[in-house]
Amino acid sequence: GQGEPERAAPDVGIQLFQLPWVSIADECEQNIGPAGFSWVLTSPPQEHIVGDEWWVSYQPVSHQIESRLGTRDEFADMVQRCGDAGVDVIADAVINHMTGQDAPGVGWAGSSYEHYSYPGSFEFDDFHHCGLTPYDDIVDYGSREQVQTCELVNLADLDTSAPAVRARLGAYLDDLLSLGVAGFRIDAAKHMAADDVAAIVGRLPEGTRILNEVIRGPLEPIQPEEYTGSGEVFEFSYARDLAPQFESGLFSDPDLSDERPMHVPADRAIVFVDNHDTERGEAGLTYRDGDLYLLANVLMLADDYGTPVVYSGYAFSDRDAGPPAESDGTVTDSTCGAASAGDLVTDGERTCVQTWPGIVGMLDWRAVVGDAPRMPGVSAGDAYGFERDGRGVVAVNVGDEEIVLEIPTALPSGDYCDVVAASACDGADITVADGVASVTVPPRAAVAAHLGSRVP
Ligand code: LAG
Ligand code: CA
Repeated sequence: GQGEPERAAPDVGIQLFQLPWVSIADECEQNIGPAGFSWVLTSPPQEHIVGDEWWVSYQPVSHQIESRLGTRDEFADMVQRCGDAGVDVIADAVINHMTGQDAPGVGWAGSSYEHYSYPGSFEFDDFHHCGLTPYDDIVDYGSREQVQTCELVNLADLDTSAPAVRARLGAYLDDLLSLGVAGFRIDAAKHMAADDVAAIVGRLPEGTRILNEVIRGPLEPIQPEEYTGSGEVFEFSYARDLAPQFESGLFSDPDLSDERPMHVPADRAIVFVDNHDTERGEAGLTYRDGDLYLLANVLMLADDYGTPVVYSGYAFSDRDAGPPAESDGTVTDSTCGAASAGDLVTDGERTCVQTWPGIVGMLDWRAVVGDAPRMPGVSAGDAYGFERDGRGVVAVNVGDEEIVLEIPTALPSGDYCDVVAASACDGADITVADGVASVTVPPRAAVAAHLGSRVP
């Protein structure tokens, strides 16, 4: 007998943008754990300025874990419940800066603040005052000194070289670790010297996962490679290379070694189709692209380069608009029912990508293919596909006509079910014979099969 193939829980994350802690806990139990995601990335959990915009999260007032996304107790409960569902929590750590408000104010949890004065945490001398530009704002990304010691959009820039500042930020990260988080996204890592980041995270317990956000600017002096010593790095080149192929319909293999040009090494790379910043900026594919967005996620999840993080946000037409909220400002609890690509119409509606059948199917596909290498791909018109050696095949078609793609494969001969479509399997979509998978790919669709989807 053949039985079920071996499955290895894949290292795949999901970014749950501006989703409250109670909702994340429910999602872990209902959708995210069962689908096989291994971690969630939350929005920043610390006290922030008061406002309706999503980006208030990126203006810390103190490091109390109290925010419009939930209380400290709710955060702790989420970590516990996600853990029980087999899902780690990674928190977005905003440690480069505090607020960008010129006027004094009171934060979400009641802490008073002024620009450069956060009683009990940081005072004027704890900040960089770069003296290099008007208003100390970053103007020239060609200047390492400006990018790291001047202010990103007026945000008071912490002197992360100072021992007292490092200790205070370290205490915040320790506090989150005490609640059980597995690691951190280091927000705006490029705006801190790599040595400063290394010093701050270097004193955390071994095994703490660090995901550095360093937006690659090919002509800039500060490069993502500088940060691979202190953790993994979000590789912005990945989506920049992937998305244009969907627009042109002209697919080609990337460098299939672990060292793609302009990419950090595979074992350091976090890859994504979009995130909360790029869906408001440079991303070529977002939830607005419906089927094509799903197809891009399918190819990412099929790849053997890097650790993928799927993005789950909400529909918007105003780039500043926050998520739906109650009259007191707390973000409205929301969990996902069944949804699929292209269902979205209303501003504020959650994309719920974690419930899309094609995404869930590809997580299982990834569990089955394990570390089998990606083999050279084949193209035919608007279709493209490849094999993960002997374990699975995948194909996408971005055109308007059905295409039959022939993919060389070491899979055993037979008929296979597609794991991307939600529809019932009749085994007619994928047939393997004589070392070739014949894959019938409908217009603007993806099809994938693995060792475990063979029709008995
Ligand atoms: C990041 N990574 O490096 C975050 O991913 C990104 O979302 C953050 O910008 C940024 N760095 C700072 O953490 C977001 C918004 C900005 C917003 C900023 C601070 O994209 O638009 O700036 O958070 O809240 C806003 C206004 C600016 C204003 C600033 C200070 O848009 O015009 O100067 O607040 O008041
Ligand atoms: Ca800085």
